[in-house]
Amino acid sequence: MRAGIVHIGVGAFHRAHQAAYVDACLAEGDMAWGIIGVSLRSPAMRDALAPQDWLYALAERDGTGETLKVIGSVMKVLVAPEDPQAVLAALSDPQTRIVTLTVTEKAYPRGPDGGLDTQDRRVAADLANPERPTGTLGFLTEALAQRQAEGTPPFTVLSCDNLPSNGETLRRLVIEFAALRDPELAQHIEQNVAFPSSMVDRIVPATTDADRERVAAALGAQDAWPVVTEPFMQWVVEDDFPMGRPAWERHGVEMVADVAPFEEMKLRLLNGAHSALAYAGQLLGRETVADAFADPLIHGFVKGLWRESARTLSGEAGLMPDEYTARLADRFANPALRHRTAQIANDGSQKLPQRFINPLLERLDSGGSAPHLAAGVALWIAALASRGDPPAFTDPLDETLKAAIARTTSPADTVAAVLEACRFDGIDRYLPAVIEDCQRMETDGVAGALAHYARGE
Ligand code: CS2
Repeated sequence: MRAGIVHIGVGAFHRAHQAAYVDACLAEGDMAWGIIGVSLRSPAMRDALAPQDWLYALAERDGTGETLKVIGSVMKVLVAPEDPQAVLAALSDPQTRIVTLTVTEKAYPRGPDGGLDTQDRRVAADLANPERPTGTLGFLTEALAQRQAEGTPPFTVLSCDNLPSNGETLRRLVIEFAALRDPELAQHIEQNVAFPSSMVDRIVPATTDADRERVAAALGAQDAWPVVTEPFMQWVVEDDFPMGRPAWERHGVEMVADVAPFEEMKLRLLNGAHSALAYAGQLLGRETVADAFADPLIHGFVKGLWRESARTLSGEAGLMPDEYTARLADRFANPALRHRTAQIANDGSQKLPQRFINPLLERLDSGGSAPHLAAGVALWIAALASRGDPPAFTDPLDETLKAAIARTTSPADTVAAVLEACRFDGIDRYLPAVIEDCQRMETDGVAGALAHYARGE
């Protein structure tokens, strides 16, 4: 097997999704697409997988049982803070033709207009010291510069994060970042580097010790870090790979011209509902998505949210939101996953725009109302304000958010302070509704407030 892909952000999601699709291609004999994983922070994944030859078990579970597969597509994992030069060498290697990323929403440092946030800590550090990068933009840009200097054609950059137009979003950030280093480099990237967008979908809860024990018993071997997931998986990818790609379409990947309708439906219906389940679940003491979804009040709220969000979808590409949500209902009810609401609750400031705020503003633009979407924002704020110490979940803006919440004395002030700290779009247009929702939660309790939406008041 030869390495053809470098993957940045080699966590459980990547190992349950892209690595599984690539594994299927390798198993068919196309040996040019092994994956070199890069961890931008912790050595934990490398330390777990190196002693087991980078092999790991992928456990697909639902109420009817568990299937184990051994995945062999990851060839090694590099830990960027330990050796950034090794990461640059892998990225600059002519064999590397695709760089895939799952670095989460917060690793796309955007300002309010969607452009590069030059105040971001990593952006500033990587601009000051471009040859020793620490962040995604720094590594991609330096590697593209090295490839250009060495006469190696650029790799294709494939974002696999839960952001709208993830390829285009990343392209803009990389070009703006490169322009601050060298306008010619920015121009080279603009003209020569492909950034296809993709929609990724697979629910992957964090691995627990109970998972490790169960997998070891079934496998007859210790696996330091198996990955647990659902049977469902989907990947829709814009087909723009000037340097070639694995024959993913032979293994169920949908290669399309425009991924936007798929991604919009997934972000609003799956991820939006996930966030609602996470915050309502946190507030009402429901530990997992399945527990929260089984609560009739939360269930009713999610259905209302689905009705509202579905009306904002473009209806392109023959997608059928009703069938999609029916399937989602089964996936959320999967009793074997134990997907913790606290896990999904993390990083709300980075997730809410694509999950609640954008569809909410579109509903208002078209003259409709959006009570559930506004209430979703309120549930987040209420969960943030009451998440305990140590907090059950965290956010990259925690310092600012905690200070904003501590300074205020009324729900109205808290809502305004939190929304402003996040610099969300169009705040004035939904501020009164979100304040009213937070006040209702104070007076009627969270369950009382959810019952209110079920009555359609
Ligand atoms: C979840 C996603 O943690 C979250 O924010 O909503 O990770 C979700 O499980 C995946 O996008 C499913 O494809």
